[in-house]
Amino acid sequence: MTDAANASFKPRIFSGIQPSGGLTLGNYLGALKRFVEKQDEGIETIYCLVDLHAITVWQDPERLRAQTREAAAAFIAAGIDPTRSILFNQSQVSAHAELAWILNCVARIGWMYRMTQFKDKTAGKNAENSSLGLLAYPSLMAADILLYHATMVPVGEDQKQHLELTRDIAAKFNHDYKVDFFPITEPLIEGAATRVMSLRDGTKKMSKSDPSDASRINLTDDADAIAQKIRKARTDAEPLPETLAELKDRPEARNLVNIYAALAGEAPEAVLERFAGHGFGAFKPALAELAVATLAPISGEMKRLMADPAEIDRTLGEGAERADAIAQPILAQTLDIVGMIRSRAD
Ligand code: ATP
Ligand code: LTN
Repeated sequence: MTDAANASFKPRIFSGIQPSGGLTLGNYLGALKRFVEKQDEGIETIYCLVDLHAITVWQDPERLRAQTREAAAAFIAAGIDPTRSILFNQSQVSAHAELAWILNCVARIGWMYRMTQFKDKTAGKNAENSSLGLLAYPSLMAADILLYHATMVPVGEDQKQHLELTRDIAAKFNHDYKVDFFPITEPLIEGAATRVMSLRDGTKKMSKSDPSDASRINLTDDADAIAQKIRKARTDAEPLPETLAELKDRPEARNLVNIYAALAGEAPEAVLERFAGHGFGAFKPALAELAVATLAPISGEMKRLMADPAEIDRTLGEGAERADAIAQPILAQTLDIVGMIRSRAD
């Protein structure tokens, strides 16, 4: 894609996180921290708690509601200002589901079966017995983005394939209807922590839905839990090397160095410069201290915000109204392009 392809669209950022569990350090470093940076750069930013995506796998209704509020609190505690960014939950803007239907009719089934997230989430299970929503998940994600004509989407590395598909869907729509209506969105996958790995297995992504709580740091973990999880994190017996290249076959060690770098806002090379020759006996306490110093103010603020769920709901409602005001005209134009009669008086 060239910049010229999007020249007629004004810069606008959209991204989403599923409220399918408590947020992790991976969500924070790979997504949330960068969402705040983009907001502070002064670009128009729209952030969405994608509850419709969350229910593609079973969610207990009361827990889903609580997790959505907790995720909203995490966004605000991390620095998202709901007056400068738009912050809302997806199901309050019905245009997401409506555009997703149109895009379901543009995207091909084969594209969906090729998605590695679908393959991972059905691995070891009978894929035929997963929800139809899980298969169509990427098409709803494309709708989230295209509904706002978003030009840039900050995400972690694991979402790269979904964003390529979003571009394919936008291009096919534009081609089929002979329009230049949807932008070809740019993925923003940047920084030292685009793929934070599990603390128990350096080859697996840190995930909020991993059955092992020891595999991840939750944004709600207290200082003791954070320190203990880092102390117990799987590592090897070697001291830290001088260069990143020497960490190539040491995924657990590389992961901890990357986490340190992302938390400190430094390059991983700078971290190695400081700790080369030291073992994990020295590195882990330094990492734990840094993680606690960064996360403690966020979890404290989250607690304070979650004590007033009505205020969180009010904030999400306001965000939804502002999102709806952008989304409705784009949905209406889409329906018009597709050939739907739009004659209601209201
Ligand atoms: P699940 O594991 O339950 O599917 P998740 O923890 O991957 O969920 P998502 O809601 O799917 O969370 O992801 C939200 C954002 O956080 C996305 O931009 C995703 O790329 C990013 N992200 C998630 N996990 C990581 C990670 N381990 N490292 C870096 N970024 C991550
Ligand atoms: N699939 C994403 C969540 C998501 C998203 C989006 C991210 C849903 N819609 C739109 C960016 C833009 C994930 O992180 N699992």
